[in-house]
Amino acid sequence: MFQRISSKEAIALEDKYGAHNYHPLPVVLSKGRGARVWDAEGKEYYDFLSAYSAVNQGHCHPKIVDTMKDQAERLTLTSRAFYNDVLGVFEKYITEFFGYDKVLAMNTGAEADETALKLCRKWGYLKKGIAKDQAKIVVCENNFHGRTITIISMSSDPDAYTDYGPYTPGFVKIPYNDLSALERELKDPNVAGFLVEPIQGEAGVYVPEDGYLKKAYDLCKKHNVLFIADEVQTGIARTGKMLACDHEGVRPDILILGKALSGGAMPVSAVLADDEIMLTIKPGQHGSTFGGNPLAARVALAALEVVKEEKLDERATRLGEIFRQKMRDIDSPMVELVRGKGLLNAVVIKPHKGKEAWDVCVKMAELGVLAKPTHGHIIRFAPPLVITDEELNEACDRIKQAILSFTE
Ligand code: IF1
Repeated sequence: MFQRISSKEAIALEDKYGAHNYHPLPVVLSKGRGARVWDAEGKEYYDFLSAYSAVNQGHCHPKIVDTMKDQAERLTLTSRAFYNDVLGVFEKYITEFFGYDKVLAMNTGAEADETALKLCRKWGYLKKGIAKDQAKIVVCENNFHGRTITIISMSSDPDAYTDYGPYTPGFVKIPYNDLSALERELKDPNVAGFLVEPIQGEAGVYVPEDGYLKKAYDLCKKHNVLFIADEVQTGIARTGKMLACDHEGVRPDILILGKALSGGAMPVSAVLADDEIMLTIKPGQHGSTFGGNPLAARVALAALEVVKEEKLDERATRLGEIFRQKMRDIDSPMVELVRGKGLLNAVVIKPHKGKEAWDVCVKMAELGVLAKPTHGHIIRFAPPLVITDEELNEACDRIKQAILSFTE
């Protein structure tokens, strides 16, 4: 039996033996179910982070867990040196689900982003005819695509890139939500792709103007440039549609998924594209030991079925509207702005008597709601999409209580 330890012990162990690459809220979680989690002492919380939108289907969804157990007892990993009898079934399901010719399965979001960048460059050389090593990919300021050296080479966040140089060349940064900057860069015939988050998560749930994605897509088409959507955080029903790009009827040339693709049970990511793009990569030119393993394939298939069966996109739309309204109704000078789509939302906190977003999060945790501040003044609110109406109402009451506690 695994020996359970106290919250205090858990924090002390991580502090002593783990790298200090995170600054967590001092809450030690031990169990989860649906929209709720419990700490090591049994205190219950609503999870309004959902592991950064990885547990859209709720913690330990029974269908996903049962599928995982069943496959874990049968076959977990073969590598891609051999076929397995699950991967193809998953590939058929996910390509039909999102409407693409092909999928390439990976593990983490960063790996899927790297895969998309490699695919884009291959396409640029083999199909668009860009001269050797000249390909450029346009990215947005304040992006978040992961932690690899190439990906942080595209970052504008000093925490993400400082002292990790030399950086990967070939990226051009433009402001997010700026179509004229995009058009200017797309005129360069060496540009192979435009990589964009439909809503910028790390930037603080920054929602672009209506029509931005569609117009950006059209500009890409006009200049024979691939439109690449990083839907690692926004995809899988989080914003109220299966993909955030669906809000504008945009079908990305390359689609990147991760996080909730497994419902949070294990790392599973995927890149989808049509043959003209995907088949530019030939055997031996890309891969991963764990990418496409039968356990991941079964889990991801179940996770997608859950989203469909439980109509989580519709839930996210409906509950998102309720959530934003309830936040806007809070009568406090600390609530500066509420924004978001579906159940990916943020409240911008105006500091009050020295109290800021971090203090609000600590207070909320005390009252049983978990969320994390970003950029010092923004709190991201993204509960599992399976949260019930009653749970959402109760959580909103607690959030309100936490915010009001600083001004009473
Ligand atoms: C951490 C943020 C969220 C992502 C998009 C790719 C990845 C991510 C759009 C990489 C990852 C993370 C990772 C997490 C914090 C988190 C995050 F605040 F940093 F920006 F969600 F909002 N594309 N997002 O959001 O996926 O390789 O991590 O699987 O702790 O770094 P990954």
